[in-house]
Amino acid sequence: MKGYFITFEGVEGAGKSTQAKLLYQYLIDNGKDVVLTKEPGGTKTGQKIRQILLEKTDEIFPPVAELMLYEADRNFHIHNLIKPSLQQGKYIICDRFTDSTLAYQGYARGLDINLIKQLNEIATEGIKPDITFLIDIPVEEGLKRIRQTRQADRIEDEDIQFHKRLREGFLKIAENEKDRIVVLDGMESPENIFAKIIEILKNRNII
Ligand code: Z5A
Repeated sequence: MKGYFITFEGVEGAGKSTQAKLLYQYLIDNGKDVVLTKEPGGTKTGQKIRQILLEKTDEIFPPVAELMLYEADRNFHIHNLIKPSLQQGKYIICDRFTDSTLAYQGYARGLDINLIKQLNEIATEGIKPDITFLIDIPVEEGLKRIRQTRQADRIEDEDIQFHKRLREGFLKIAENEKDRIVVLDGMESPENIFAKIIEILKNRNII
């Protein structure tokens, strides 16, 4: 693939979307061909899947069904946006990707990690990010930031232990993939975090 694939990960309210948007604008200003996208919901069909996933429901939402929906969303995303854009040499910036499934459905929800790795591989058809920024913050801080801006969705409503397992899960994933995943301190100012991102991308000859 000719383009570059950059993903952002972290617990709720970590500041991923803020950094993804800053990077998008920076690359546009530097004349690059860039796509800013997210999971779930990076395609038209993905938007429908996103609604099912995040809306509150009075039915049981089985964890396996949840996992399958995230992977279905991802496979639509790969076919309709990510793969074609990379083949055209574009930069793809994606707010959440496979590491979120491992952290949320695996480490936090308790589904089998190896099963999720296999499903991720199938859904992505082997496409992996060139680099992933994991923005790490205490979960209490992230939830506080989110609650100041909007109402909680189905997942944000999980108890605090779920969110703590989630943060630990993300850190374990990063520990296992040190070359790809860069952990950034989300308690720093958005400007400082962004400056680090640019420095790292330049050092790795990605930009
Ligand atoms: N999910 C899953 O379970 N499995 C999967 O495989 C995938 C996803 C792909 C998507 O939600 C949900 O799907 C998500 C995981 C699950 N869980 N939930 N719910 P989403 O797309 O709606 O939301 P999100 O991805 O969790 O993002 P977010 O909640 O909007 O947070 P964020 O992008 O990390 O933060 P932000 O929007 O950049 O910033 C939040 C606020 O903090 C905002 O007011 C900022 O101005 C402020 N902010 C940002 N940075 C800073 C710093 N550095 N300091 C202080 N304040 C800051």
